[in-house]
Amino acid sequence: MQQYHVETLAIHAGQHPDPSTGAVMTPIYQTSTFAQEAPGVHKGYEYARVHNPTRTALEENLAALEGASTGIAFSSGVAATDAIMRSLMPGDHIIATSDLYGGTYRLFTQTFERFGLSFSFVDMRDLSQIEAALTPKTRIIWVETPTNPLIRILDIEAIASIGTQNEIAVVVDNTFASPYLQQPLTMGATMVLHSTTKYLGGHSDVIGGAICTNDASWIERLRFQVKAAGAVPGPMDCFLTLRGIKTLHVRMERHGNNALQIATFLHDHPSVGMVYYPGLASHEGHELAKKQMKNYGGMLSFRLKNDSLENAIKFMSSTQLFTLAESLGGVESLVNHPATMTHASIPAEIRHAAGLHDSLIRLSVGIEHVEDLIVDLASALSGV
Ligand code: P1T
Repeated sequence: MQQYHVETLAIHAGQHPDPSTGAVMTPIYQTSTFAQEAPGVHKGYEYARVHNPTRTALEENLAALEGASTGIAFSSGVAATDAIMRSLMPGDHIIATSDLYGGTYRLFTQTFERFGLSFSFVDMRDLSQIEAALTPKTRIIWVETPTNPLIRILDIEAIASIGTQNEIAVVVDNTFASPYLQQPLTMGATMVLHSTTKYLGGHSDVIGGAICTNDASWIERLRFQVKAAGAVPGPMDCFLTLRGIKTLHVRMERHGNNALQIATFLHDHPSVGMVYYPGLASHEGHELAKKQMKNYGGMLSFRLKNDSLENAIKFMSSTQLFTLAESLGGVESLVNHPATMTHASIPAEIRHAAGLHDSLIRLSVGIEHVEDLIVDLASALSGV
């Protein structure tokens, strides 16, 4: 289905009328097992840990959106990350961006370091830091862009070319952008990872993850992990994610428009200090974002002018429409405090060294009317 635009693929890829009934929407195949005519003679499905038709529809859809031959769905974003790490061997080395989701950092350092993997966390805005961290045992370069929560923009094409030159797989966690805004495989990445919990699902009602790739050896390794470790999404979760994806492009346009207006409002507000949003011309990644993304996305972070933790907490506790909660990418606006919430599992000194200040406030800008969102922020700012 590659001849179609992302908007069309979101609605049609992997979606065939159900062969037994003609149902236009892929049914929720709520079954754990499938009848066989004779041992080994079946319709392609044997046991639902390995395959399920609702999951297949989601996997084909995700693959098409990312321009991949294969999509593999997992029970969560961290389960997808876990499957990649399990495919490595003790002694292997991973270079990861120093600004990344706290749960990814936790999985790397608290689980996989115990199993003999080693990690270097570097500021990937500076490509020489990646080059300097390379060792003969480096197997993966782990990229997030925009990064969580500092909304830095990393150069996918340039990092992918370091990977290619050194025969190292480059993974791009594309959760913050979604395949509507950027398709890392077309820029040379080996694998794209998603927390489908976020923009793909889009409605904060389901947890899921996925990896999309064209690399045959990684497809084999990851399919093995699906079967052997079993971190699979249930059919209802696959159905909800698929339903969300059908409106991805419409939502991403509105998320991006709203976030740009809110970033501009915050940038001009006397009580606000630094605003981290790549749509602002003052953002150091603005030109790169313009080049590699369709719009600048719905995520932004900022600090108050009176930059105390106490003041930030006061602000986050007084918004009405922005709900104080972890997660992002849903239709509703959320406010989050990375230092105590999503990134609390990163030790304070490491957070600080990576530039993550304790008073940083992160917004997931929803698709409500932007004027209502601005009134809400203005009112919360008037209290600080
Ligand atoms: O929550 P889960 O579906 O397991 O996905 C993990 C994950 C992976 N990658 C990125 C970039 C993420 O932001 C996340 C989850 N993040 C949050 C819950 C959050 O509020 O930042």
